[in-house]
Amino acid sequence: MIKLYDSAFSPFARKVRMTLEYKALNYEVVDGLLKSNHAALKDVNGRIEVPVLVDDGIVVVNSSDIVAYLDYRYPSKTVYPDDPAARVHARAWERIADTFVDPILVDISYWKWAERSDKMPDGLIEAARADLRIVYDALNEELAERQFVSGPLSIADIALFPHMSSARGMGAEFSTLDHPNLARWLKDLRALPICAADLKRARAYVVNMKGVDIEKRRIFWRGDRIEWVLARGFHAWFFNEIKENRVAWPGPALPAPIRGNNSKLAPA
Ligand SMILES: N[C@@H](CCC(=O)N[C@@H](CS)C(=O)NCC(=O)O)C(=O)O
Repeated sequence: MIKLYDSAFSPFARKVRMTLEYKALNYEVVDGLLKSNHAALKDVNGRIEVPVLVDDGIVVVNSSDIVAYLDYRYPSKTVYPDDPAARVHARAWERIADTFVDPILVDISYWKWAERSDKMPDGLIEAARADLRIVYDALNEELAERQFVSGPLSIADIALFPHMSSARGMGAEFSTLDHPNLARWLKDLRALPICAADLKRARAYVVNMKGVDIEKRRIFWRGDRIEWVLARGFHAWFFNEIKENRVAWPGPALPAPIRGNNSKLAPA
């Protein structure tokens, strides 16, 4: 059976899990971010990062690679649109969700769940709101034309959903007055079974978060999230985080050997 190294707290893992459910695939999950599961996660991903998917001995790392693998391997219901222009559009919105929206919302989330005694640096929330507004305005325009972001329900909607539904909790939500199409889209998505199930898992996780044994002191920092704090001028704050040993760095994620029962290249 497909195994997903997951976390209901990770927008990337949530994207993959929603894709699995959209495709009605059977899978089992391991909460990869629990400290007790770090060693098992490290065995499949040297970065010690979720999501990771293991299917028939094939290890797939990185959410967009996992989704692309699933669409190729299980094509009966696809999340990348068939229409070439819509496909490029959906992938581009997925990338915005992953590399621009995620960094902003995650960078401002540390004062909600991490163990720290300082206050959020002055100006950080305002910078987050200003940058997210660019995304909200663009999405609102897109959604004036279509029910979903790129035409049919696609990876664009699935990748954006975890972020758009958590922005309010971070104090950086869109405005229903200024962004009525976006509000309508979010309401439509919430009614879909894959999104309703995702929200239920995410909420249950957050409610119990105090008791969950994940790393809450040393924050796992990586590329896009660092880029955003530096680009918005918070380098002094970030360098102090490094000095105070509150930063954990990813390790290398070397590709797993070629395996899998169906591969002609796998050793017998
Ligand atoms: N580019 C990766 C990003 C995945 C990612 O950032 N995962 C975070 C959770 S959202 C993680 O596992 N961090 C390790 C940790 O927090 O210890 C992907 O698309 O899968």
